[in-house]
Amino acid sequence: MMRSFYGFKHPLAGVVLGMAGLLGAVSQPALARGIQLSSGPRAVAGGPLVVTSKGEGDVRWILPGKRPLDPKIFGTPAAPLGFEPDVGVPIAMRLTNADGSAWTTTAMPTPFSDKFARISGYYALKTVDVTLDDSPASKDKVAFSASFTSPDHNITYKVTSNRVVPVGPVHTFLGGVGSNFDFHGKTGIGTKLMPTMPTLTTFWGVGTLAVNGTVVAKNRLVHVMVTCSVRDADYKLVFDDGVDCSHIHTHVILPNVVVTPNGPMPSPVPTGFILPNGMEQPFLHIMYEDIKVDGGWAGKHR
Ligand SMILES: [Cu+2]
Repeated sequence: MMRSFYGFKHPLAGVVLGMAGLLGAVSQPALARGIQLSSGPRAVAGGPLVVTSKGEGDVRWILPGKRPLDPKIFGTPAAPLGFEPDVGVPIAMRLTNADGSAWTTTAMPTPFSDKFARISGYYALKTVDVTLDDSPASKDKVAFSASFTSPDHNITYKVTSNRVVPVGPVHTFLGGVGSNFDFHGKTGIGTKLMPTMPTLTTFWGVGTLAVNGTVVAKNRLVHVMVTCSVRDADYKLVFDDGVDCSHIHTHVILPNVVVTPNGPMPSPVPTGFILPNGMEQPFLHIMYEDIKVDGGWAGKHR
């Protein structure tokens, strides 16, 4: 369980934990599981589902911070839950209250915090969900582009992705694009540090990152989700009971993972953004609150 990837000695262990949980850490046994071939891709029921989405206006940069632990997902110290490898939180990475009767937060900062900075930016997304399950022959497609600034507005970022990752290294990627489904939380798909949330569309792709107009990486893992709102009026990340489907928003996440010929591997995102503790933020987690969506739930393509 305590792989070096989680390593306590790493100064950003919590961040790594969170990102590892988001995607599933990239252990060799996990990779071996992930590259098992299916006998041929099954199509999504009802035919291909096309979703387009755009966002701008209210855009927020999520800063690292400790994440409170939902007792419905993580149980109690006496009866712990949610410690599954890759998507859960190891017991040793949790803090308890004074009498030890309840979990409080993660022990280390994660990318799933309540801390944010207002920035500016936009994105445009098109997903085509053709294939239901993971398969190297998946026909799922994505076209994604996002631009945004750093919290101090001194750095500009551009992220593009036009290729899905069709097989998840640990948990399913649903062929690269998934639609109208629950993710995270209790589902086992993605980190349990995010609540269980109904999702209009999501993709996992390989993308290019440009910083101040210069391409710094062409093989970053890019994960985008259009979901019911998981933030309250104070922008705190809610537990499962607080997920609000009267508002939808978009998550753009570049975890500390690159996609190599041998599969995803841990690698900090070269954000160039220095945190108050002097360390470079090793992930990007950008929220778009003013979004438009066509297709999928909106039904325009059905
Ligand atoms: Cu996700």
